[in-house]
Amino acid sequence: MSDKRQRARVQGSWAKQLPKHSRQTGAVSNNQQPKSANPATVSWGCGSQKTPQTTFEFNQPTKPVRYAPPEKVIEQAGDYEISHGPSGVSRLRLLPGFLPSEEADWMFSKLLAELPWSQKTNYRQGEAYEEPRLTCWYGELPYTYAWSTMAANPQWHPLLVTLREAVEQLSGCSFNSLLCNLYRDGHDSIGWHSDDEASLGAEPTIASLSLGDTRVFSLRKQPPLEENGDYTYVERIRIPLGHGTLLLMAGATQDDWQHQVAKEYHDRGPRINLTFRNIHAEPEGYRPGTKLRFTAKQP
Ligand SMILES: O=C(O)CCC(=O)C(=O)O
Repeated sequence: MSDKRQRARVQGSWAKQLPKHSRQTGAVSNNQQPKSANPATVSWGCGSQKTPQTTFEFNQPTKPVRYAPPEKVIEQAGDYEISHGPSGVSRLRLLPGFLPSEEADWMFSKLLAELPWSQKTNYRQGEAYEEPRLTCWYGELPYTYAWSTMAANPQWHPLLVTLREAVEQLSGCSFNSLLCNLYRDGHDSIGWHSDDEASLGAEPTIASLSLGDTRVFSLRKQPPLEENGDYTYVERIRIPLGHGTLLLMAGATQDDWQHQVAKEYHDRGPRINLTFRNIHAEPEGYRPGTKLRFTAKQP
């Protein structure tokens, strides 16, 4: 082992051993420490041999130590402004118990049994992969994300029409489309992403209704440019979404934050998530599924 490695590490910085002539051997050191506080000079009454004393010099670390901010948890009903900038105010509204539990029970069973669930194939850097969950789509227009399109499906299930009306009334927004997700167990998931396709328009409001087992919905802030895509030090929020809970995401949330539902490695029952959206025809000349931030940069 090199000489450097053998030295003790003090608070993130390698400590340098002082030259022999500056070592303290005496009764009270320069910084007024009482003798008994220096373990090297304390007598244990077990012999007269003196322990050689080693002294270390503290070197301030050259780089300030950085800590990730503690993750916040949101679980109470209410309106939350989770950030102000860089794109504007990012807003959430959480309503646990939006659907009373018994109503939510039969709705969950009905949707689980009657919706046309299937597994979608997406593409990443030209490689196909199966989504780790089942989905179905409702709306007059198709919806493209991850280089794969869900065909238009204008025939809404009657229960979904009722739920859409309830969500519209609560939010004051109208929604022409719905992406349904079925997480069969804890191994199903959705990775980090933003709902920021150009077809969703600027600052979309998205209403997300959860039925079935509780899963953690996580958000992480987009890092500033100088972090080069490193999310280590960004703000994070976790929101447990239980049976019958409604979550609204609005303002700059899709510009300034990403979200996910991560895999869980303990038992989880099935969960349905309905995300009501408002889809516009793809801007002329743009490939379906283009992300808004890239659209804005194009002429
Ligand atoms: O299941 C959820 O709560 C989130 C679904 C989601 O992120 C999406 O559909 O884009």
